[in-house]
Amino acid sequence: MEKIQSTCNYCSLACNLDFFVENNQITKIMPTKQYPVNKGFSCIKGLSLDKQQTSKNFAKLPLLKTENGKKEISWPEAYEYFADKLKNIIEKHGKESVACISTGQLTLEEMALVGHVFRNYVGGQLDGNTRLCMATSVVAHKQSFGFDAPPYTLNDFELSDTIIFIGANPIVAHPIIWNRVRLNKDPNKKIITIDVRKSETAKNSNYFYCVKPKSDLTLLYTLANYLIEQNWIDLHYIENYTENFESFKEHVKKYTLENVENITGISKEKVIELANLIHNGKRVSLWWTMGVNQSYQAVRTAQAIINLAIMTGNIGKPGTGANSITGQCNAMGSRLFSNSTGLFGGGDYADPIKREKVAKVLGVDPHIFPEKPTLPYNVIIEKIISGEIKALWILCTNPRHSWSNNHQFLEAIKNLELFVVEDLYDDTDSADLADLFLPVISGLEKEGTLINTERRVSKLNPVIEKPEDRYSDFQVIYNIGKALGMGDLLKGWETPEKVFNLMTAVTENTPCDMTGITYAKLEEGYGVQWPFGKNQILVENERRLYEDNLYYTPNKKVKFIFEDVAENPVPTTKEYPLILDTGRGTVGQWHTQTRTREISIVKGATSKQAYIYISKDLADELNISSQDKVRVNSINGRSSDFLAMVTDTLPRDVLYAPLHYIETNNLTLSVYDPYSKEPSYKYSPVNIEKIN
Ligand SMILES: Nc1nc2c(c(=O)[nH]1)N[C@H]1C(S)=C(S)[C@@H](COP(=O)(O)OP(=O)(O)OC[C@H]3O[C@@H](n4cnc5c(=O)[nH]c(N)nc54)[C@H](O)[C@@H]3O)O[C@H]1N2
Ligand SMILES: Nc1nc2c(c(=O)[nH]1)N[C@H]1C(S)=C(S)[C@@H](COP(=O)(O)OP(=O)(O)OC[C@H]3O[C@@H](n4cnc5c(=O)[nH]c(N)nc54)[C@H](O)[C@@H]3O)O[C@H]1N2
Ligand code: SF4
Ligand SMILES: [Mo]
Repeated sequence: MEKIQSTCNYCSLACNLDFFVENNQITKIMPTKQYPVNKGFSCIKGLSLDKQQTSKNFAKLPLLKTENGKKEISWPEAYEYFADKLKNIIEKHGKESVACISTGQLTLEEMALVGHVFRNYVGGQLDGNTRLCMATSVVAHKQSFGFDAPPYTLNDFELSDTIIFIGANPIVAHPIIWNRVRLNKDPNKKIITIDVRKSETAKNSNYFYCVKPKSDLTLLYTLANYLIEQNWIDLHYIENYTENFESFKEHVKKYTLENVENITGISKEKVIELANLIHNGKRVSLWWTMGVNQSYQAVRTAQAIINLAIMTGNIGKPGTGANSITGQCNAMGSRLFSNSTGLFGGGDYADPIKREKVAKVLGVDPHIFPEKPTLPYNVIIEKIISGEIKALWILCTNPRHSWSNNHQFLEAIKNLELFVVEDLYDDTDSADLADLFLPVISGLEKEGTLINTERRVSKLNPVIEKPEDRYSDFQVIYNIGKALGMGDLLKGWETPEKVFNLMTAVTENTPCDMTGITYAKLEEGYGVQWPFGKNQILVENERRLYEDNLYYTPNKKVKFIFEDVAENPVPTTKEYPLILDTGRGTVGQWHTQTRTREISIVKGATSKQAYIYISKDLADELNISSQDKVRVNSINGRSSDFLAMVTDTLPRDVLYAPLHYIETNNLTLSVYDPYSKEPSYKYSPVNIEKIN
């Protein structure tokens, strides 16, 4: 029996697992004991990774939509069809008329390759599903820190004495994070959760602040104002390492304790209690996820968290930080190496020096690089609807289900001349609509790297050998490039390792320097966090940023960024008086459930039908009991039916639906943060009625 260590490619922890293999079959999966992320623990999804493409006879050859349904075609035929169609559309309508949407769940090498093919060569638009997820944090980091560089290491969970979760539910979404919190040995540690509902994490926290949906910004500014008034701030840190504090101080003066309860639902006394917790903590860490990122004023909310950390000096030290937790296994890798919103390695397209440098490493002319960032996801969809974009290729994402206001995606697809879906499964909600479907193998059979939430690069190793006639995303993207006629432009891009070496080379002397990381180094089995330069010696495998108090801004200072609290663009009305909150449902369910439906224990333990949580108060008023059928009507004009689940975890006016069912995003809105263009998935005005 052979033991092969590899990385779980579900969530952003990117845990490592030991796969025991006999005759090309996985016989057992165990969490890797010595891996610094998961330390011998993992969740059900990782332990069930062997259940991929096994539950049904999924397509193994490309499928082409014809008048008589879908027919299998050979790979050469598929590549030729794709390339001819795409070239033809570009000839007729220009390169702006083709788009691609990728994901944070492909490997770094696959992301880079698709960025090279679709941006450098084709010249089309390329955005990621990370727009639905991490775009807010990216913009917040870039503006405040000067680079998309989250400060922490996961060990900070074990070192912090005051752990504040804002819009994050790690017990469900990041169980290994919760485990790291449990490994924190401080008997007096305080766990604090700020959420709009009493989530699983809130229930297990020492303090829970039930904030009104999307009022976090008011709460955070009020807290800042109170901390400043009490002089509970770190003046030395502010004076030496930050910029713009005086204006911030002026700005927050209008956020007073007198008004706070009205807007946030949290009483003055509770806000003072929270301020005291922050003041009395020696090592305060603030952690946020989608409850912050998915909002109509998300970037400024994330920055209000950063402001709290920097004004109290809680950054760059063990157990501290303003820390954004990512979602997908390679969210960090896709942010830096997809060539979609910035050049490979995090550079600006408009920077001629960076263009020269990257071009030299890649051995190309800098003019092949895009001139500006891609159109964001929402604009790509809008331009499909308006007929300006005619072709769409999606890889490793399922937008018919996951896109906000997902009926809009269905409507958009009808306008396309070419819709290509690349997925493990030919029966996803998006694959069903494809003109051309390209089947790929799972992460168990391929090689590459993933960058996790704490900037740790880890290796995905082939655990079992792939059948000869099946292909990885890397191979499919490469062959598409070849069919499109890239020729010499694909030289040096032939294998994941070569691409990894190109990508690390472009990071030389950048904040995310990875020039010291090689496949051989990663084979040692601990992963390596960036930055890690060529001549660096790894003394400690847990490293945080900003320990030297220097940031990546031109003057090396971290910036206070703020703005007035904005009006909600689509508030509740008399007709739609309730707020629909959405998010993760259970540890076992992953997003659109294409993968986790294969885990029989998850399938058996979770509802087949879409369900929605409703507070006991409202349920009593409307005479609704658990398991009743209800119809939820959204202000977006659409309705979905659910099973009701009566709960004591919600305020009267808030409903909660897991995103794992397509019914949920039928109700969400086309509302986005103005800076990050991330959808505001967690606030949709709705009403509810009983229908049986
Ligand atoms: N089992 C499982 N794990 C996953 C995933 C999965 O699909 N299944 N997906 C992964 C991905 S890609 C991501 S991005 C992460 C997401 O991880 P999380 O962000 O932790 O998960 P969510 O459930 O989307 O949202 C977190 C909380 O935000 C709260 N919230 C909503 N609105 C507000 C608000 O206005 N203010 C505050 N303070 N809170 C609010 C919600 O009630 C919810 O409890 O999970 C990752 N892990
Ligand atoms: N209402 C609501 N909607 C949300 C959210 C929310 O909180 N509320 N959260 C948003 C967030 S944070 C995210 S990240 C998105 C996620 O949304 P999606 O990315 O659409 O969700 P997934 O189910 O992860 O889709 C991944 C697809 O890729 C396929 N796949 C898996 N592995 C591979 C592979 O190796 N190669 C290829 N080619 N395909 C593969 C899977 O079968 C699946 O069809 O959802 C967003 N939607
Ligand atoms: S916590 Fe995340 S990375 Fe770890 S096993 Fe579970 S899904 Fe995989
Ligand atoms: Mo996500």
